[in-house]
Amino acid sequence: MKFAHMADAHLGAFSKNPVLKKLNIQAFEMAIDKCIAEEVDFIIIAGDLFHNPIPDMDTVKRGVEILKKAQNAGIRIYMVYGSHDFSAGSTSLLDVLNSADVFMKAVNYESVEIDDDTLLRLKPVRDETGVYIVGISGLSSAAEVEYFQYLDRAYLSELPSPKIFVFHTTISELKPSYIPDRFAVPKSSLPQGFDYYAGGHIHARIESSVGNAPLIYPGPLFGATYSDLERGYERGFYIVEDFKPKFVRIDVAEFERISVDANGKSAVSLREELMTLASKDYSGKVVMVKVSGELYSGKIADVDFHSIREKFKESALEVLLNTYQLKTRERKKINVTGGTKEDIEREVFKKISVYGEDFTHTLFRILSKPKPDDMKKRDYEDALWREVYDLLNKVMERENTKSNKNGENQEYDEVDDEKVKISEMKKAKKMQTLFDFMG
Ligand SMILES: [Mn+2]
Repeated sequence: MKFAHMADAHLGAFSKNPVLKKLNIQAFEMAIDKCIAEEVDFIIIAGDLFHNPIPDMDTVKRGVEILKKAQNAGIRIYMVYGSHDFSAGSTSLLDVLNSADVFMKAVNYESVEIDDDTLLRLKPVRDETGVYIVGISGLSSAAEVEYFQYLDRAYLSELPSPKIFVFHTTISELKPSYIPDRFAVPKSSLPQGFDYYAGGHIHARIESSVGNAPLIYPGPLFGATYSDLERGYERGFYIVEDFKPKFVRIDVAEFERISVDANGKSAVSLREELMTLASKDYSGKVVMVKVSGELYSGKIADVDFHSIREKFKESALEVLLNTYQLKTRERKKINVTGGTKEDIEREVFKKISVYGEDFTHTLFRILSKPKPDDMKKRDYEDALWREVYDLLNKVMERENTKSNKNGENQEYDEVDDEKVKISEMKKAKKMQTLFDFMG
């Protein structure tokens, strides 16, 4: 007996990116082709076959064509719903495909009354090989987590072997940190005594066990979101022969993941750096560029990501630029009028000074002192810093007295570590603001 276990194909994902959308569907086709070549008896899809409950018709057509290929090869397909292809209160595409016998739903349940308790009895599907398949679907917002406590466990343990449990839910002990606890169930919530636990939902490849039985999350065949694609784990599914799982890798495209640190760079130098990167050969690859940090000077628009993208695309299959964490120092235009150079300077200081124009004036005077010829560079810098620190301290004292008067800093009087810490942080933040201003 040989079966395949896959999950999270998310067909129809990347609806705004035709290249990625197509690659994702190709990954599913590649997986099904491998199942046919390996002559598996059946395929288990542990949820999220489609990215939406009602996908676009193009995706439906391709998805059904691919599923039909397996069916025509005599391979049976069992499915549970995932959090994405489930639709509360309305008919999901999966219901339609189930009715059309494109695959079989492995979820059948009834509620039973036992000793005044209402329990959820999951009824198995029996495959031609004699294996029992029991499934529970994943619902949106992981609502199925609650159902696990009402499972009719006695019924499931009496079910004869071999048996497979299919679910689309996070297991607490195996969960990545970004999934909240309340959206997961402990391993002990799974019914005991099954020969294989076929998981879906977690977008990572995880191999674990319940007793001696394998508990597997194959992860997605491609990925469903951009942050998914940024993670470089292996994509694929499992072929399980006599309950021994073997990972089958699926690579529809090579990925090149690049991180660029913009900290301390000017918009122009960042642009040059990215252009040099973009000029390399990325034939057949999907390039993901993550640019983060704070530009020292220039506007983000000056980087001109449009032409950088075009340059990458000269060789790459697709390029994805993530500039979400790219920042620049805020610059605003100030209009001032004044008769002389000095007047204009004073007016500007008035407008930009956070801590008063005297402070700004003094600071500029300190920083514009030239280095005496007979002074070492290091001594000169030290002297400058000492003067700046003295000035800053004076300002900080003045600011603190001011806010104490306003009653804002009363926590200084109390002996409370946490509050003192907060005050220190506020102070440090003010210092930081000053430094930013100086930079
Ligand atoms: Mn998923």
